[in-house]
Amino acid sequence: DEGDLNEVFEFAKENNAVPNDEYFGLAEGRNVITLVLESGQQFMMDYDLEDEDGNSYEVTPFLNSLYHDDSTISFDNFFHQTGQGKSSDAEVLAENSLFGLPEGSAFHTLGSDNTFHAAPKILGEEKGYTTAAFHGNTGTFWNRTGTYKNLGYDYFFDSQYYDMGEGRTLDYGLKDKLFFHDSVEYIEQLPQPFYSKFLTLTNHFPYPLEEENASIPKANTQDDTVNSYFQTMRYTDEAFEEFFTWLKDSGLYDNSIIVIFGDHYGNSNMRNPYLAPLLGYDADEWGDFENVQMQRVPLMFHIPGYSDGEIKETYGGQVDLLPTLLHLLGVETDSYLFMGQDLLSEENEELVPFRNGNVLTPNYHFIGSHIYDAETGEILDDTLSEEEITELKERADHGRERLTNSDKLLSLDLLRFYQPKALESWEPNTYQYQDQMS
Ligand code: GP9
Repeated sequence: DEGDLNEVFEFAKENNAVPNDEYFGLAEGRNVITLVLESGQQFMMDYDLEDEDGNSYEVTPFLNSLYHDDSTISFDNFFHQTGQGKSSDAEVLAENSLFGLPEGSAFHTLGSDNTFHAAPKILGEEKGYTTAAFHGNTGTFWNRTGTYKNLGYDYFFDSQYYDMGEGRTLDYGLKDKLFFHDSVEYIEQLPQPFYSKFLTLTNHFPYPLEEENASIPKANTQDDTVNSYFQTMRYTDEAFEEFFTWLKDSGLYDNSIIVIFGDHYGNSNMRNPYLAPLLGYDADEWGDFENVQMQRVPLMFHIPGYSDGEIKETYGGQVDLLPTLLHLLGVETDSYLFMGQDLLSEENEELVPFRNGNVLTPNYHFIGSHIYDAETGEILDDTLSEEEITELKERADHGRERLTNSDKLLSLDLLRFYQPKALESWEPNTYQYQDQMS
């Protein structure tokens, strides 16, 4: 009812972080090309894998070069915040600045019916963008087809638009190199400026890859899934590089902003102890604190022509992506009910609430019932004074308010009662995403 909407409205208003003049509009008018790195984890950045003979292999050379590029604003304390909805939660977070639900996938349960104020709808309405999503799997997976029209996507190119013939797919769908290669014929037809999202697939559990596509050896741990992860990451890294080469050749590169982020972890907490030795830990030193550190995923905004890029240490999560991107594109966000905050804003609070209630800040990590020193991993429950604990807990609770407000907004479908001026003329689209282009 109105009371619920008012509460969420007040929270979102309070939560909004004003844009930073230094970055606002930096990528105004450009195409947006978002590359979602399936199961991409931050520890892969700059990681060198050693084989038994002491040879060293850079796992993601292309992504590393982007990560350090002067034209890239990169983040090294950026976390996925997904729950049971996995990849679909990452889409809710990154394109709506809302969280997935406490249980299940919001795409499945509410996607077909709810009102959303998502990136494609906002950019389509405010700035006249054409919007398109690309994915080499069937559109029914995670109910994407049902949800995307409510997010405002004009086009959705799913597996029916690609040759899914023998040898071209691995478990979940089209191999990434073929996916990018075959997407070109559709991208070429999109009116500019466009907002596009490419969901990669090859780096998906359990990371199968044929010998001839493997450029680096597997890792050598006790767990074959962990071992294979490095090879498929490298394959996807090469796929990105090939796509960038095409973007440059086509001329699109220079008037685009390319956003790259990881959707969720690739190695589960259960498998992390196998990974531990490769990260310089003994498996028996590994615990809750270390598992949480592994939830970092890459985030990069690559803006060709910009030259003041750097790796930012700001703490943030996927829910913060949309306000950051919109401000870079010169779109004000104060009329939207977002739960995240622009990562480049001076008002950003550096709070990272997780779906399970854990909350991270740059100095303290609230994990389960403990407070950890973010730097050392030491449990501080007995070191801090009662007063300090109360104060810190208040800060963590403040972070969790984003979850409760988001849950209220989604489960009561509150956006259907709330229409920012810029979206007034939006007409629900009824596309079935069939026969979109020939
Ligand atoms: C499937 C792909 C993977 O289409 O998005 O989903 P996930 O299993 O990672 O949630």
